[in-house]
Amino acid sequence: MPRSSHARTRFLTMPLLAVVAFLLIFAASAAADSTPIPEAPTFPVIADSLTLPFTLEGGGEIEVAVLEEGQTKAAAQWAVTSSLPLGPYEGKNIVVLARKAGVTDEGDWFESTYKVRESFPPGTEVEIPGNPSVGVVGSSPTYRGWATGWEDYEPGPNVEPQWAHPSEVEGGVGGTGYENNAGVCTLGDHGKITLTFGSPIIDQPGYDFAVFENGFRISGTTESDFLEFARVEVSSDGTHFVRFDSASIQEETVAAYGATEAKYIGGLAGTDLNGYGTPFDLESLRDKQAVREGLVDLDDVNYVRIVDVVGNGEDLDSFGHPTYGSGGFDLRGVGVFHQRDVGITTPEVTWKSPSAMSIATSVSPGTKGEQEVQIELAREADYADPQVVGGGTVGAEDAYKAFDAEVNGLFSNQTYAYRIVSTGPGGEETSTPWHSFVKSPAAIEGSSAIRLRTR
Ligand SMILES: [Ca+2]
Ligand SMILES: [Ca+2]
Repeated sequence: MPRSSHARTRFLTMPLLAVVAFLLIFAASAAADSTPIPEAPTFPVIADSLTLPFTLEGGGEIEVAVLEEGQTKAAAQWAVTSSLPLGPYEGKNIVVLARKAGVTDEGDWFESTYKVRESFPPGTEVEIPGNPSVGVVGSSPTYRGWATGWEDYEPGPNVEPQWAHPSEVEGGVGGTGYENNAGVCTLGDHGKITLTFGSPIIDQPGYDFAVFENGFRISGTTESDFLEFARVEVSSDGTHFVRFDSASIQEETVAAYGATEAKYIGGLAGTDLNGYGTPFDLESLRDKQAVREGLVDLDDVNYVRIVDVVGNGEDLDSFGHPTYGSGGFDLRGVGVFHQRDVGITTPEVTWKSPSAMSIATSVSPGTKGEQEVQIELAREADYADPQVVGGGTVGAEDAYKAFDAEVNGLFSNQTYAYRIVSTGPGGEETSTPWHSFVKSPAAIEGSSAIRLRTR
């Protein structure tokens, strides 16, 4: 009996130890995993009629504090609540803090800065004192780069083939009013497209990129516009996306092709008129879970996804309100204010005569300072000794700058190669691959008679 009793004790103890060990490991990993952090919708500018709702994964009490200008975190007055009406802060710039009750580590707090105003930014060229309109015209030198490609274009069911032109979203956006307003890719109901960039978008102070639609002002009005909206999402790896919050404070429904005032809409693309980009600040996404978990790196944004909002009220904003007044979004492009690397557009060649061609490219300095640009031409046999056929300087504050070079006296049936080399202040080089081609005797007027390949 003693023997069997002993055996039974061991039999019970082993799994119990295993369970205890498992619980200890689980508790340790949960602690390392991080304290849950409250979330709330974030906007650089927010309408004072809204109330911020706070949520906490896994539940529990939330404490919220508001810092007005000049106040420090040490002086924060915390209150247990899950909502914050913004009315009392009209016209002020505030920092909102939120934490799981009792959490003292500032790294585990929600923290976001809001300009609390009478409305959202009022839209292109509309003046509301203290509430700037922020659409940035496409010709502005503050744009440092543009979308260079696209993928995953999924138009809605109501897109006519003549408007399904995803390649229209590549490159710069020029013109305002009705100029170039048909150079668009139409998304249609719930349609979407993902844009790619030659150099990652990064979060620097202020707005980081802007999205262009082709809205227009209703004639005879000063702020009623025909606008169409889309949600904006960003990703580092093309798989994990994080979405900007949105808000619609428009009470009434808007008839199809009816007018909207941009000041009723926050956080959606499309609130600015044709030729003006609606800007987005990556900073707004700092406290989103996918960012905190490292799934999206705001200093390495390589994808911007634009998703159409259907304006019949079925699409809800971050507060649960319906969004009205939007038809199929027409995307013109995405411009970048803060880009990490030197950007060089893929050079293009054009034949000028049977023996002469031009090579054209554009270069943006990103955050890398003034760039010396060279267009190099070589015979395939001796890349080591290329001839510089064109180039120049791009200033540190410049946007993309165009360069071209005309090359004469090319021999038939010779293999040539060209590339673009951009050199920064410290001598660091960025270059395209060598693009090689065979000069065919028939080559003239367009590049169809040459064979291009990339090494
Ligand atoms: Ca920013
Ligand atoms: Ca449109």
